[in-house]
This record gives sequence, structure tokens and C-alpha cells, in this order.
Amino acid sequence: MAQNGTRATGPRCIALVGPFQSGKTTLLEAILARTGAIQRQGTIDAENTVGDASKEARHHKMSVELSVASTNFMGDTYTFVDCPGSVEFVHDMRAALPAVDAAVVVCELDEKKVPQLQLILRELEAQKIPRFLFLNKIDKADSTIHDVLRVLQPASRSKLVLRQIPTFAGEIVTGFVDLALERAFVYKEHAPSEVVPLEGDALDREKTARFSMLETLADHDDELMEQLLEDIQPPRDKVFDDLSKELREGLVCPVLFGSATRTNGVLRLMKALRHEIPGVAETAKRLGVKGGHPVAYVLKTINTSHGGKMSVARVLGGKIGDGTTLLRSDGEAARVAAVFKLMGQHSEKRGAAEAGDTVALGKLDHAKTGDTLSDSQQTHPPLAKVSPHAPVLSIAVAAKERKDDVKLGQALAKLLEEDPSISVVHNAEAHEVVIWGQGEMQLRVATERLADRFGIATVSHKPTVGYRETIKKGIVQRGRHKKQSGGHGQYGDVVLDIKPLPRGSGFSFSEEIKGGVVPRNYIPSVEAGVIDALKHGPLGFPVVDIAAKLIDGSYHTVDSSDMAFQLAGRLAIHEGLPQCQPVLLEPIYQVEIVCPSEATAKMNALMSGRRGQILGFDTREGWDGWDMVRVQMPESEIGDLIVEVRSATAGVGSFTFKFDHMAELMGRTADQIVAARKAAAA
Ligand SMILES: Nc1nc2c(ncn2[C@@H]2O[C@H](COP(=O)(O)OP(=O)(O)OP(=O)(O)O)[C@@H](O)[C@H]2O)c(=O)[nH]1
Ligand SMILES: [Mg+2]
Repeated sequence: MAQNGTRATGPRCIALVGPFQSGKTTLLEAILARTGAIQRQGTIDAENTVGDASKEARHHKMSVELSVASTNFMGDTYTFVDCPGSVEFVHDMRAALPAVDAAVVVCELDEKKVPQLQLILRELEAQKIPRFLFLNKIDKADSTIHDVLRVLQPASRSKLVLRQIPTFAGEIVTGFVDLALERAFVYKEHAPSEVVPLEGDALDREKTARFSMLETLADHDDELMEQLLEDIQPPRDKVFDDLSKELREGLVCPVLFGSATRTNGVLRLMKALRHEIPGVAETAKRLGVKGGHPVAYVLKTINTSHGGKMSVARVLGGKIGDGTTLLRSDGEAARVAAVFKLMGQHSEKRGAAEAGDTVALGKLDHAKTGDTLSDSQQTHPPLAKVSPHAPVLSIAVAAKERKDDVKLGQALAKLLEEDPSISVVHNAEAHEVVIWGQGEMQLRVATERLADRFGIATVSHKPTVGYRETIKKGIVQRGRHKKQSGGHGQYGDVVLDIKPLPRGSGFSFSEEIKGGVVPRNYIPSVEAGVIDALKHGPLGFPVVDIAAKLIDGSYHTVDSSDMAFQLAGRLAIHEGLPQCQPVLLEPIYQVEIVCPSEATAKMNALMSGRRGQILGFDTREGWDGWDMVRVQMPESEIGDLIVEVRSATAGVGSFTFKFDHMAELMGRTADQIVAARKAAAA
């Protein structure tokens, strides 16, 4: 066994990450079972895993938020952060990564999932997180297993190093040879693998594979290179030291394999973690933690169903217990109500947390995911800054019952606190609450939580597109409001010179009243009436890019009033605009799509089907094999664009967008929009 001198000690924190459905939650379950933290290994199908314990995760049979569970292994505590694989929930992973000592990237030998793997490795590379690949589902492996490196290497910037090779009975993988230990094992279902003699064909393959592993390590170790050239067997401890050192420095990414459902390869993984990954001291150094005081990083915020807020935090230095006052980087303070140990959805009070521990801190009202907290002596600058990806999909939600309106706002605030990659926009004009997020599943889960956790039934629909209308020619229009009903009458009379303005000008009002034909004090009333009338033009939309000049009118000494002149102003607009060739304006956005280059041609086709206008193609900066496509497209076509972009790119394509301009829209599409608006108003 490698008892090298550099082994870290103390509690470790490890992220389980990887492409969608690669087996992360099942692997967590296998680890917990193998190390004795749980009695029985649950399965995704039986809906009894520790990781996917929330109602939504169980229901969808996928992780929809990160979950945290700890176990003990050979005298140390290991906390695993099981991250969702879906790109829609990637923020949970990104925000948690700064806190971890290392990541286990659970993956499959599937070429189609390589782009997703690449995205995840990019995050780890950027944040300098040491990482193992765990090639899962080895029970389903076929002969392509020999191509592991050919298939997976393109996803990784650092060199992949095979740490194990499979052994077979016919086509089926029955065990493995550990290339560092030079020992052969056969898998036992739900039991530790058994050591068997390393001989015959397996021994020959082992020699070749071990040599390539050492060659890769020697790229960064001259002494090892010399030993290899001179055909000297390096001591086993030196090999382990090198593996560990190069892993920690991000020079290599070792590859282990196994089967989470059968608990195969789990013990070897645990041993590799135990011996090779850094501990909290090194992680604190990586993050730039300033020593002395207690410091913690908040990797997730949870609002439990019984009402309490918990901040899942990694303690990076010092000790944090009940009653410890913690400051955010901006100086805001709150006291820890209690310290909890987490086991998926289950929490249990525990004693003070020390450097290395990953715990939940109760009732820190001020703390947000991504915060760096320190004790009351002095604030600590933020250790990491992880901004959520810009949202790509939205729905409008409303409480089914009006009495729930206030509750809806409060519940949404809680959901946002848990998942900052969701945002809420209030569209005052359309009276809509619009939830923006990363995809259909995330938004669906959000509405499910509103119902299940907060008891708010909602209805949702597509958000209203910000159409406008304008006019193409001007008119001089009189508006005369006159009523003679019994005693006191009403009288207001105006003449407006109405003209179109250039795109983007908005609205302007002016007057050229001579000889007091409209008294000064009524002119603002005319303007107010005009503004009011422009809220709904002849097509049903707000009118923009229009000028109204008050040029003439008349008044009555007794019957004129503010109200009468407001009505006169409105009347002039209502009667005038239909004769000014009203035209619909639709918002056009500038969209930047990023995708693997193979998919660029598909984007082209996708755009022409969505009235998109391609402005240009570029290679994506810093991303080999990726392109960026710049297009202009109408807001209404962006609605579900992400669904198609993802389906054309094995889930990895994405885009950002920003408003560019309003464009005239005529013809059938415009007619349909106007008709729909009229129908909705009726
Ligand atoms: N054959 C086989 N199936 C596996 C193995 N590990 C997981 N699975 C299956 O793969 C599916 C996904 O497993 P999960 O553990 O939910 O995968 P995950 O990576 O946590 O999924 P997300 O969190 O949603 O990305 C389930 O049906 C598992 O039973 C394995 O080693 N072998
Ligand atoms: Mg999962």
C-alpha cells in the first residue's frame, strides 16, 4: 500500500460530477454502502437513494439539486457533494466546486456524451480542481473499452492516465488490474473485489499499460524518465507520489473504473482519494484563505420544508460552532443557530465544525450561496466568484387563486435563494411574473416546488412578447369633446399634428398655441390624454416613435376643464391613428450561440426556420472545436430556442441574447399577432 509521506489527513470534501445520468448518485450510494454509512444500497429505480431524496428528484429520476452526504473511511471523514448532471442545474456544481478538495468525474464510454464531459472538465480546469475520471457502468462495457483514452482524451486538457485495465471473461469485464499496485482483482457483486494472481495475457497487457502510465508521469518528472530509459523499475512509493503530485498540480487526470450499481471499483476509488487528493490545508491555499480566523465558504443554500434556512458550508480554517457570529465579506453579521451533519435530505445536529468539515449552518439569514464567511474579528475577501449562466428560457406564472399572490412572491424569493440561476422579472405592462431559468426541467421543478413545498397552485403560460406599434404617415386631427347635459357641460377642443418619429425615439409632445385658444393650464391635460391613448393603439399595442404637436383648439369659459381637455386629446389620437398606416413593431434581439463546430451547419438551418438573420460565424475564443454564431432574431422566436439548440448539440450548445432594435412586421405573421391580441382583449 502506498504510505507516501504526502498523504493529506482530516476531513475531505469531494464533488461527484459528470454528464447527465452517468451514475453519480448511484456511485454515492455505493460509496456510502461500501463504507458502512448506510445499511443497504438504494437504487434510482426503487427511489430510495440518499442523493436523490427530494420529491422532485425521485419523481423525475434525476438529480435536480446537489446533495451532500458524509461517511468515514479508514479513520477520516469524507463528504461527497453529489451534483446534478443536467446542464440546467449546472449552477449547483459550479458554485460548490470552490469548496472541494477534488472531484470525481463519473462518466460513460459514450462518444455522444464527450461534449458534456468536456464542459464539465472545463469548469474543473478553470477552477484548478484535482480530478479523477471514474468510468462507470463497466458492467455494460463492450469491446470499445479498449478505446477509453481515444474516446475520452479529447474532452480533457490535462493528460488522462489509465490507472487500471479491465480483465475479461469472454466479452464481459470481470475485474481489473491496478497498474500502480500491479495487482489483479476480480469483481464481487456488492462485496470487495478479490485479489487474484496476475498472470498470462493479463500480465502482458499490464506491463504495456503500466509502461504508458509511467511514460505519461515521466513527462513531468525527469528522474522517472531516466529510470524508464535505463529500464530501472521505479519504486512503488515513487509511482504513488508522482501520481498524487501530478494529480494535485492538474498535470494529469487518472482514470479508474467500476460499476456503481454493483459496488465494483468503489474501494479502489476510495483508496485513491485517501492517498492522492489534497486536504483542506492545500485547498485553503488554492483559494487564498488568510489564516488564523474561522473561514467558511457557502456552497449551497437550502430552505427546508419545516421552514429553516440552512447554509451548506465548508470550513476552510478555524472552528465554527453554535452561536459563532459570522461576517459576510461586506461586513453583514449573523449568528449560527446550530451546526448540522447532512445525509442527503436528512440533517442531524452535531458539535462544532473544524477545518475541513462540510456542514450545514442553521439560520444564517444573511448568507448566500458563494459567500465567504469569517468570524467576527475581521471580514474575509470573497474566495470565489461564480456568476450563474445567463438564463435562456422563461415562463409566466400566476397563482391560481388571488389569495396566494403574496405567498407566491415569498416562495419565489426562497427558490431564488436556493438556485441563483433562476431569476424573476415582473412585467408591469403585461401584469406578469416571469420566471427565467436554464431550461424546461428547471422551470418545471420550480413550479412543482411551488405546489408541493409551498402549497401554491399556479398556472403558467408563455410570457407576453413586447410588441409595439407605430405609424407610417402623419395627420392633422381634431379632437373635440363636447357634452351638454342639463346644467354644467363639458367642453374641450384640440387639433393635433401627429407625425411618425425615427425608430427608437419614443414619444414627444409639443405645442404651438397662439392667442390662448387653448389656455396654458389645460395643455398638460391634453398631453396626459394623448399619453393615455397611446397605451393601446389601433392594433392593440403601445404606440411608440410618434410626435404629437398641439397646434390649435378652442375652449369654453364655463364648460372647459382638465378632464374635458384630456378626453379631447385622447379622442384626437383615437380618431387620427387608424388613418396613419399603423404598423406592428416587434423586438429583435442579438443572439450569440455557442456550439461544437459539427453543429454549426445545423444552427444555420435552425435560424432560417425561425426568421433569424445570420450576422457571422467565428471560432469560439479559447474553445478548440467550438464555434460562435451571431444572429439577429425576433423575441418571439427565442422563446423555446434553447430546446432546439440543445437537441442539435447533444445538450451542450447555449446562447446569450440582448435586445437590439424594434423592427416593422407586416404580412400574415403580423395579422395573426394582431388578431390574437384582439381576441385576448375581447
Ligand atoms: N448498468 C449500470 N447502470 C448504472 C450504473 N450506475 C448507474 N446506473 C444507472 O444509470 C441511471 C442513472 O443513474 P444516476 O445515479 O441517477 O446517475 P446520475 O449521474 O446521478 O444522474 P443525474 O444526477 O441526473 O445526472 C440509473 O438508471 C442507474 O440505475 C452502473 O454502474 N451500471
Ligand atoms: Mg444524480
